[in-house]
Amino acid sequence: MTRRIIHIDLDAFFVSVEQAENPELKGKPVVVGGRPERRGVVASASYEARAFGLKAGMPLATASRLCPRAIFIEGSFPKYREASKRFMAILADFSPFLEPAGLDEAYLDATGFESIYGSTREMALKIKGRVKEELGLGASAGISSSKVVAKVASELSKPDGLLEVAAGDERSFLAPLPVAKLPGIGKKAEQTLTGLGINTIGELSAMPPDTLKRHFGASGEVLRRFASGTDGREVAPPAAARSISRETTFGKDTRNPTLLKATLRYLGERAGAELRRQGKEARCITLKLRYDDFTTITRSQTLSQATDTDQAIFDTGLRLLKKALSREKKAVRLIGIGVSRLAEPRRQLDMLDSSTARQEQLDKAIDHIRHKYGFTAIQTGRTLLLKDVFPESGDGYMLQTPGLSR
Ligand code: TTP
Ligand code: MG
Repeated sequence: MTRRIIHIDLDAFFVSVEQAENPELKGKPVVVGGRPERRGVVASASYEARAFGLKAGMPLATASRLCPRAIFIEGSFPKYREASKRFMAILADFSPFLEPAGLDEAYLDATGFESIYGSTREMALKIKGRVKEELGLGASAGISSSKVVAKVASELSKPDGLLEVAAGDERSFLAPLPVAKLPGIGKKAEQTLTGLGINTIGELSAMPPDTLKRHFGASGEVLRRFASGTDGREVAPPAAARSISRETTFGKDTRNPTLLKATLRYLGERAGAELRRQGKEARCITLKLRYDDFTTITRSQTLSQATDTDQAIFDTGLRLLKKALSREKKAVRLIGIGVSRLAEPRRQLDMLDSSTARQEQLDKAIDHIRHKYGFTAIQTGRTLLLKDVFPESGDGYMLQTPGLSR
């Protein structure tokens, strides 16, 4: 029996949440990402704004030049996270085979559900209806026998769309589309393919495997299979997060070590708080820097022992930062810190040395206060100066990242 997979993705998600809350914004060019005079990029643009060429990732200043009457909204990540949770809860009512693929998109395996809803199409319509009714949000759905084709179909049907690709039609459906529409093809792969004279997904599917392998390594074979509409990947419930990171762009490029350290400390505390919330420890700390010319570096250090303390995250981050700054004289545009190689803690208490134990107790007390009164209710000395640098969001500083102030 061929599978029936639904891919569903909310339309202009961040913007739609704002429009549902404030109906005056409906039908207008709206951008979430920040004020145009602030640095940063468009996170989400309404379809009215897209008509002017606005899109995610575009600098806010460019967006405002292309569409001067667009309404710019700062946005609030906790609000979108809440909407995402409610969206996923609705989907979970329809199928237990649910795989969230981001805040606003998910795959559902609907094989065999035809008898309940009449057809997969009816099921997708019902889902869209409930999302509209309960959250006030528009969604688009693609239905096919595989994840990759379902995703291309939902994307193509936007906004407020529904597109079903019948079993057997997968290949002919994909064939005429430009290669950039295929999941897995980024800007670079697209350029490589254009250079080889390959413009459509159909042409990609007909490429000799050897040529693909030469240009894309092992992923060449995956691309060829996707391009032919073949994708055996199961709809799988989410695995636990493999890393946690926080980053921000500065209002002005900087080489000020005090500011860089303070920001690193703050971002490390945010990542650390999330790590502890998940009850995990990390073995690897990564620093990320983007310089004023947009070159980006990451530097990682593996720890001899897993940790979840703010101090250990910061100490390691700081070592990496000092090394990076001594090697590169350019000003810093963005700084980030991440923790990875996550594991459940399994040390025994008596193996802790007393300074680590003190750090852990301190973090626990701080987490408790922050949970109750907000993230900036208690601040470590080093980060105090940030109140003059970053705006407050109600629960901590507003970070300039695509993910806002998570
Ligand atoms: P998308 O689903 O890619 O975009 P969208 O929902 O705004 O628009 P549509 O699906 O109709 O094309 O991403 C979902 C949300 O993720 C988006 O509303 C905002 C956020 N996001 C960013 O913050 N930065 C980005 O670069 C992108 C692409 C999305
Ligand atoms: Mg979306």
